[in-house]
Amino acid sequence: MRTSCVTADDALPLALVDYLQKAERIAVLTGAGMSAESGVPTFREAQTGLWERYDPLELATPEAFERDPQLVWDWYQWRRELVERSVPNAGHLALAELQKRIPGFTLITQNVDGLHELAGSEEVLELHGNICRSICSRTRQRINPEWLARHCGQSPIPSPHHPQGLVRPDVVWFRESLDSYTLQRAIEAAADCQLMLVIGTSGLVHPAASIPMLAVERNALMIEVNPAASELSRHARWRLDGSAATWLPRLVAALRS
Ligand code: BV8
Repeated sequence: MRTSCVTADDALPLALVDYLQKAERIAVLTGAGMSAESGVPTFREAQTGLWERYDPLELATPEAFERDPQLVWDWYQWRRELVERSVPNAGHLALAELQKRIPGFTLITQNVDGLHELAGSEEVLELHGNICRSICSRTRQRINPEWLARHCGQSPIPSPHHPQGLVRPDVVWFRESLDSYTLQRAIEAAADCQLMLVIGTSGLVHPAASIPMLAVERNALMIEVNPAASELSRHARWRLDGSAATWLPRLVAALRS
């Protein structure tokens, strides 16, 4: 199947608008590019200052936390501050509006910044967790934020839920399995959808990157929103060449027309 690249100067193809207007079941997968215009760097870009000399692919692992829990905790605290200074962009808001218009709409995200919920999206499937939540490293029970605020001075912070536990971010590290219920719901939504929207992801991290393929293998159409080609571009019927905050409001406007 041929991929048509649509630039920001082009009008949306009529066939795309027609397909979007008729779709009753839409699944969306977002990646770090979704939050780029909110000022949240992907963790590859985020490596500046003190963190420049560290490899994020090495830091975001259980082994790194085991080896140096304070270093990993400090890295996440630094990223949390970046996230807490960010706000949803026009792309996040457009997806929240799309959800209100399409009954069979499922939003799946690789992002850990919570910006989709902040924009008003509901029942977001956070495949990789949420950086603003903390859990016990042994029991995985959530840590009460008020409790955490009172104990943040310790380093590393012993968990209140287990004598050998430590407080860690509620994210999925590399070589950790995703939450099976969340992943299953994402798989079902992709397998059942008529249209798969893939926004701001390089398609390099698995199993997230394989989810859109479940849609394509069942003859759903894929629309990609990305200013650059990704590992998934060749499976897209259309690649909207540009940013999430540019294209997603245009898709919502096309629905209104
Ligand atoms: C798993 C949370 C089973 C943490 C993240 C060898 C050994 C073991 C495992 C593996 C292995 N090889 C492969 C694997 C699997 C591994 C993996 O995929 N590795 C990759 C590096 C090859 N996956 C795992 O380990 C997963 N678990 O497989 O469990 C298992 C169990 C035991 C042993 C083995 C296997 C867990 C993966 C989850 C990792 N956690 N995040 C944290 O954030 O600290 S991943 C993290 O990076 C993000 O969540 C996100 O998923 C990923 C970044 O990817 P993208 O979102 O795509 O972002 P990226 O920067 O790459 O691209 C941005 C895109 O946006 C670009 O295309 C750009 O053009 C575009 N863009 C830019 N601006 C805009 C834009 N688009 C639109 N608008 C714009 N304005």
